[in-house]
Amino acid sequence: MGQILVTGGAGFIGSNFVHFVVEHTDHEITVLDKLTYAGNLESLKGLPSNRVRVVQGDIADGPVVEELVQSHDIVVHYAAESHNDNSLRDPRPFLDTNIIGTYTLIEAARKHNKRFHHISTDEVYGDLELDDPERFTESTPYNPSSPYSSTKAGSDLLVRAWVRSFGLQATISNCSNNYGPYQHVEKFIPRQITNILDGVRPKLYGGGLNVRDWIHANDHSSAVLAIVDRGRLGETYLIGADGERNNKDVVELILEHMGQSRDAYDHVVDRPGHDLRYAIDSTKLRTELGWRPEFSNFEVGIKDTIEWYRNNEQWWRPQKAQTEAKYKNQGQ
Ligand code: NAD
Ligand code: TDX
Repeated sequence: MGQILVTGGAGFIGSNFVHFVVEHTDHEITVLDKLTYAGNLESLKGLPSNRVRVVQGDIADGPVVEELVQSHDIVVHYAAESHNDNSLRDPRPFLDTNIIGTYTLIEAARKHNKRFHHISTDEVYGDLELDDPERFTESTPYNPSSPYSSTKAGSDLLVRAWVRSFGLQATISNCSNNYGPYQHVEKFIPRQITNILDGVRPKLYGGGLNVRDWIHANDHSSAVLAIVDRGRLGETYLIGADGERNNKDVVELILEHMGQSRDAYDHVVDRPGHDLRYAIDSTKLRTELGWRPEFSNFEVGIKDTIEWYRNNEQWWRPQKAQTEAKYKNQGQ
């Protein structure tokens, strides 16, 4: 049994990881989370208190971080400012958390010789043309587009440098777009589901032909556990489940499953610098570590996700009006 420090464990993917670890392992977890607008303790409700404890704190706070890192076996680092649209409105928190926060954590991990796993995104590679036969691999050059993705790229490079210069015992994973329960209503899929529940038409940026490579959050969690258990130190692993879909198709699928006409959506102003397509080749993870996704049927996954938002209005309702007010200000 190990002691895991999970940063950002009250956010979307972090909380799914905590649930997954409790269900599938004997590990004990401490969540370190600042509880920003994106953190929600309700996402950890019902978990056993002898397995999961929560510390509210900032990953950029050196003393807090050092004490926690010292007393755990491994750090799994999810905490981040994570939303592209917010990074275009106000980039500063992205530098503070994604860059300085990651720096603070890896300094503590190096000092106390702890295993570190860094969670990152496929957005560090920039975007692909719609007809490009290639997908991202571990050797694709970094080419981020937004303040968000450039700070994630910066944090990856810090981890790589700490591995090379200081022998940090780290692994990195870059995953594609996640969906599932506990995702903030600012993100594409929950925003459209909760709009429809509110009688509001979904909003597609631009032409809606941008492609994302969707993976269920549970599959992301199983991949991270495999890397933490069996990944080679110093290596990067791409995580993806062959789930490419354009945004228009996703909105139409959601509308259909919610009993609406497939064309009952609006086109709104596009995101500046909007990445066209992400696509992951996860061969390395699959061949080296034997990982396979379990939620390969996107339609079933979307149906379950719709049901989750239908049944958990008390979880998302407090965030909804404020989130939509921000979008309204920018014509989205
Ligand atoms: P999220 O915004 O839902 O959650 C982020 C969590 O981090 C929140 O609980 C927040 O309170 C916490 N946090 C923010 N700043 C903090 C700070 N300074 N100190 C401590 N805690 C802080 O994000 P998410 O979508 O769950 O993403 C989690 C991680 O996964 C991020 O590193 C993101 O880059 C990465 N990722 C996300 C996706 C995706 O599709 N959402 C895909 C690939 C990678
Ligand atoms: O209302 C919307 N309408 C719309 O068309 C919103 C919120 C989004 N979109 C589009 C933009 C993207 O093409 O949908 C797509 C997905 O948007 P987001 O949910 O904002 O995700 P994305 O920008 O692709 O980034 C996500 O995946 C990679 C996560 O937010 C990142 O944290 C992760 O690194």
